[in-house]
Amino acid sequence: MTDLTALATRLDDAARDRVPEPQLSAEHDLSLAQAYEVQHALVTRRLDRGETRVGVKLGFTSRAKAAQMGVSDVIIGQLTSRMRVDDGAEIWLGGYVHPRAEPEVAFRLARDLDPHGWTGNVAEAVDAVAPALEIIDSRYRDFRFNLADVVADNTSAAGFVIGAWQPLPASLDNRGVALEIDGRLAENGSTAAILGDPLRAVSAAVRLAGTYDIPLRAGDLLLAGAGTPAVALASAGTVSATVSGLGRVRLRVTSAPR
Ligand code: 0L1
Ligand code: MG
Repeated sequence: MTDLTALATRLDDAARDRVPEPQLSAEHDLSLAQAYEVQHALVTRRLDRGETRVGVKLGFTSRAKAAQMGVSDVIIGQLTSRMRVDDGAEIWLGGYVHPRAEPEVAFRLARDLDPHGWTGNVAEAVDAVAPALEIIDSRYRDFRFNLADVVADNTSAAGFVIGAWQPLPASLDNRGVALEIDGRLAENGSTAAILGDPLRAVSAAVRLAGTYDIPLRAGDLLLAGAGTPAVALASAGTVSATVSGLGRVRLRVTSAPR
């Protein structure tokens, strides 16, 4: 029988040592349910080190990205306190394996969400929205994986920056999204890339959290998904994400150890 906890330890150690691992799928034919068990064990190791759960993120919410990575379903990962980076703060490239940044929309949950009693009322479920940057960092060689691999690796979750919270507008559909590096446009897109409309991320998160036993609590963050492709962070600079009508969020990247 596959030792799922041992697989979680491999991925956790890869993140700690910043040395990429071979894909689990090279040796194991994990079901999606087993991959989420590995993810839970990975997150438990973080919680055992004193981190706290602060929310969830969705991955592959863009059809184009799912196709690019050769996968076919939306996935959910878990965010912990150590992944948080303050708006405008600095990260060190050496703290990651091969990080990328992507511009996102973040929601804050107004209440505990029970998947069994979910009514689909997003305006009641969410009390604020903000522009965000996600740092993704696959713990696998060459940033390559299948669906079970990336779920086990906590959907490549590595960091996040949240901009100013503001009340949820009636619509978030089809707003411009830009990712800039050192003031130059690196990628632009639209919130429509996030499941057609980022508000759909709330129901998707409730469905996946219910299926894979992930709590959704009042005050939790929900990173809804990316509005453009991710950009590799390979050198020092300033990264910013802008979502039209929501504002901008920034991250400084340094190649010198802190
Ligand atoms: O947040 C995301 O959409 C990333 C999900 C995992 C896939 C990747 O690492 O690109
Ligand atoms: Mg993302």
